[in-house]
Amino acid sequence: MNALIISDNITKNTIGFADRDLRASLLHTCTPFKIFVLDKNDRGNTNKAILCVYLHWEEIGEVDEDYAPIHTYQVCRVMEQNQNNWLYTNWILTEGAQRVYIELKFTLRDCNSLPGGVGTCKETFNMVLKENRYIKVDTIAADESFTELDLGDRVMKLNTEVRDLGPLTHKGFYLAFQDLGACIALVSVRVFYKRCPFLVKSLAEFPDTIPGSEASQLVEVVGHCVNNSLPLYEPPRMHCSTEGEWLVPIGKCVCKPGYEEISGACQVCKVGFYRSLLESPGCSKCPPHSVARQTGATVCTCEDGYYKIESDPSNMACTRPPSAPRNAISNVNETSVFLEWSIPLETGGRKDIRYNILCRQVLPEGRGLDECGPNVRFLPRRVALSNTSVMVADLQSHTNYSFLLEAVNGVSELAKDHPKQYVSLNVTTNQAVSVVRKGHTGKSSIALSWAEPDRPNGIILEYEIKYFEKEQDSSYTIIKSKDTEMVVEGLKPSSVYIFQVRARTSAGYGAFSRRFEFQTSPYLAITLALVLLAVVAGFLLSGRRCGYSKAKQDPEEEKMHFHNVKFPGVRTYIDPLTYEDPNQAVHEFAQEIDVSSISIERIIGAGEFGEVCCGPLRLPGKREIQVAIKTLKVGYTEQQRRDFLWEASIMGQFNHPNIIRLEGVVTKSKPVMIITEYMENGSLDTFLKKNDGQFTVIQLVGMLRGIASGMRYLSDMGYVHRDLAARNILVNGNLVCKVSDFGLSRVLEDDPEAAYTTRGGKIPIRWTAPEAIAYRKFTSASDVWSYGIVMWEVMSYGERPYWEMSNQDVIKAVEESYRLPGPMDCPEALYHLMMDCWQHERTNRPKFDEIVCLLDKLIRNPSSLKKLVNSSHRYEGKSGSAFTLICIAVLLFRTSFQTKQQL
Ligand code: ACK
Repeated sequence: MNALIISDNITKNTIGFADRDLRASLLHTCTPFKIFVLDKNDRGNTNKAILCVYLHWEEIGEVDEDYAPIHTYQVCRVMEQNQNNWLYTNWILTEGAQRVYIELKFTLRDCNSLPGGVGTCKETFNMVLKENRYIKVDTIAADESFTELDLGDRVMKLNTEVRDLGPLTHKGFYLAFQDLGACIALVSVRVFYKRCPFLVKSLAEFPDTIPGSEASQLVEVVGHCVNNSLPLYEPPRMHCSTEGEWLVPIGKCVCKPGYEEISGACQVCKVGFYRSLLESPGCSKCPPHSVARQTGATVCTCEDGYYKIESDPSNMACTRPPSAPRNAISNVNETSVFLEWSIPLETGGRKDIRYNILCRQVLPEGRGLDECGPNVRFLPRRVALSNTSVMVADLQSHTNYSFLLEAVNGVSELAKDHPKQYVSLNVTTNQAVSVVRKGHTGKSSIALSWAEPDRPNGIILEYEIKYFEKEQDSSYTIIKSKDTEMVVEGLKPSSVYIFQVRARTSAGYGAFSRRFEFQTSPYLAITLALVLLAVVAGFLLSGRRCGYSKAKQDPEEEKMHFHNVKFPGVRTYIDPLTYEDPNQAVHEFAQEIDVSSISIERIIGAGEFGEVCCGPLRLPGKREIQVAIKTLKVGYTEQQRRDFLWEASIMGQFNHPNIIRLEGVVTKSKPVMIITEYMENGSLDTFLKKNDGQFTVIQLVGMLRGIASGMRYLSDMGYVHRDLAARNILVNGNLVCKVSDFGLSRVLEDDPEAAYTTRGGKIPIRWTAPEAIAYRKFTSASDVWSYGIVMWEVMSYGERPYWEMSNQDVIKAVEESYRLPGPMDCPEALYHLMMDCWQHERTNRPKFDEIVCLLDKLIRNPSSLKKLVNSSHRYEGKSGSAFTLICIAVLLFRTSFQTKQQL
C-alpha cells in the first residue's frame, strides 16, 4: 500500500516525556502520568506519536485471543456521572502530507450487558484533532460491542474504524480521544498518509510524491529523463492521485542517438553499431560499405569510394556510381535515330539510375566533333532518362554523329574522383523515301509513286526502285527513275512483290525505304471464280436478320481487303440515336428485370454514374448466376439517365463470348440498374499488374486472341469502340477477356485517360490512332491501332504506354514515327503485329480478322513464339498486309462459318 505510517500500534517501548509545547498545553488541561513513544514509521524515522494518558485512562498490558501480549489504553467509568476523560497523542509530524488517515482498533462494552444501574453508560467516544485549535473529527461508535459473556469466552470483538483528516495546514497535529462514560479499550492507533512512490517509467524518473488534499485531485509531476535519454516530443508527465496511485502517463523519454534502451537504462552502441533516430528501437549494425569505429555512433561513415546522399535512409548501404550502359545499339530511320541500351552491369547498389545522352556531330574532313545544336530533339528528353531508350530526331541527313551514353545515379555528383563511364555509338543518318504508294494494278504491272524525301542532302538526281517476288529475295531487280512515279512491268499475275525506293543526290545514295508489298491482279478467270464463290457463299449462308442495314465500309478498305467484303445478312449494329425515344431503344435491346430477382451483396467499384456492385440474379426458370450491377446514383438528371442506359442499348445488341453480356436493365424501380455477367478478375490492366510475370506466353496470346475476336465481332457489326484499352477489358475466372465499356462520346467523357484535344472532344491520346486524334477519323482501323496498344499493355503486364511522357510528346513522337519498343520477353511475332497495328497509313493496318487468324496460327504453333523481340527488331516498320494472303482462305471460311452460326 502506498501509505506512509506516521505512528503505529501502541507499544511500550520507551518511557519519555512529551515535548515542551505539548506539556505546556497539557499542564492546564490534564496531568499526564504516562507517555509512550509509538512505532517507527516505515522510513526509519522515529515519530514521536506519544499518548498522554490522563484522568482515568489506564495503560494496561493484556493478551489477545491467541494469548499474544497486547498493550491497551482503557477507561471504564460507566457507573459514575459526568465523565470527561481524555487521552492525547503528542505532536505528530505530517511530513508534508495534507491528508492523513487514522485507523483505530478498539473494543467497547455493551451497556445493556452491564449489571445494575447503567444510567450514565455510553457506547461511543470522540476523536478530536488539534492543529491550532481543537476540532472534533467524529464520534466513534462500535460496530460490535462486547458483553460479560465475551469476556468469559475471551472473545475480543475488535472494532476497526478509519477516518481521514484534511486538508491539514500545519506541519503537525495532536490527536485526542474523549471518553464521556463508556467502557473502552483502545488497542491501536495508526496514523498514516498515502503517497505515490518513486517510479521509473519509460526512461523517466518520477519522485516520491504526496497527493493533493482534495479527494479526486491529481497532482501533475514532470518526470526527469534518465541518463543519456531525452524527452521525445515533450517532457514526460504523470499524475499522482489521492489514493497514492500514478495515473495518466503523458510523453516519454528515449535514449539519445548512439544509445539504446536495455533494462530501463540507456546503454552506448558498440563499435560497428549505430543508432541515428530517436524513434528507432535499438543500435543497428552499420549497413554494407560503412563503418562505426567508436562506440556511441549516431551514423556510420562510408568506406572510401562509397557515398550516401541526404535523402538515403540511414539503414541504406553506402553506394557508388554505376558503370557504363551496355549493349548500346542504334537504329537509324532517315534523320532520326533510336538509341537503346541495357542497364549497367554495376548499378552501384542504387535503384535511381538515370541516363544522359551527349550528342556530337562528326565534322567532315577530320575537323573533330561539335556538340549537337538545340534543334536536335530528344524524346522523351536528353538527360535523366529513366528508360533505356531514346529517340533522337531532327538530325542532319547523311551526317555522322557520335553519341555518348552515360549512366548516373544519386551519388554520381558526390563521386568527383570516380571517372565517368560512357559507352559511345557512332551513327550515320540517311534520308529515305518514307512511303511508296500503289497506283493502277494490272495482272503484270503495278504503278508506283512516292514523295521526295523531306530534307535530302543536295539535289536529287534520280531514284532507284528495287523489287523482287516475295520470299524470293535472293534475286532482285533494280530500275531507275528520274521522277517520283513509275510503272513496274513484267510481273507475274496474282503474285506479291516487295518494293523499295531510294534517292541519289550528289552526296551519294540515301537508304532504301522500308519494304512495301503489293500484289498484281489475278487472271480474269480467277477473279471471276473468287467473286462467284464469295457471292454464292454469302447467299447460301445469309441470315434471317437481314432487315438490319449493312455497315458502311471505308471504300479504301474494301479495295485493299477482299476478304472483308460484307455478305448480305450479317447482323449490323444499330445506333440507339436513330430511336426518337431512348427508352424504346433500351427496351428493344435489353430485357427489363424485376428488382426482386437481384440481391446486391457487395460493392466492387465506382463508375461514373454510381457504384458497381455484384450479387446473384435469380430469374424465374433459370439457374442462379452471379452478376455485376451498375447503379445510377440518386438525384440524376434525365440526360444522365439516358446516357447511363445508352450503354445497355448498345451492349444488348451484342452476343459474343468476348463481349460483356448484358443480362438486362432495371428501369421500373429505383435505383436504375444495368445488369451484366460478373467477371471475377475485374479489369485487365489491374489484373495484369497484380499478376506481373505470372502467365505463360500462350496464356497471354490466348487473352489477346479473345480481345481480337470480340473486336472482330464488333467491327463486323459496324461498331467502332473508340476507347479500346486494357482498362476497358474485363477478365473472368477462366482468364477469358471480354470487351466492355460501350457508348459513344460518353465513354470518352468518363475515361480518366481521355484528354481534350485542340479540336475539342476528349480522346485517350495514348491509345488513339493519329488520324483519330488529328481529325476525329474513328474507324475499325483506329480500333486496330488501339488494339496494338492493348497488346503492348498485355505483353508488358499493364505498363503505362509511353510511360511518363506527356500527351503532347506522345502525339509528337508518334507523328515522327516513334513507336513503343517491344516489351521485355515479348515474342517477335507479336511485336511485329503491334507494329503493324501502328502503321501510320490506316489502310496498311491489319484487320481484326487477320489479327485473329494470325494469333490462332501462333497458338497452334507455339515454337513461332520462341523468338523473342530483339533490340535490332524493336524499331522496324513492316508492311501491313504481310500475312494477308496466308489468311485469305481461312477468313473466307470463317466468315461463312460465322454467318452460318448466326442463322
Ligand atoms: O478493376 P475492377 O475490379 O473491375 O474495378 C472496376 C469497377 O467495377 C468499376 O468499373 C469492376 N467491374 C465493372 N464491371 C464488372 C463486371 N461485369 N464484373 C466484375 N467487375 C466489374 C471493374
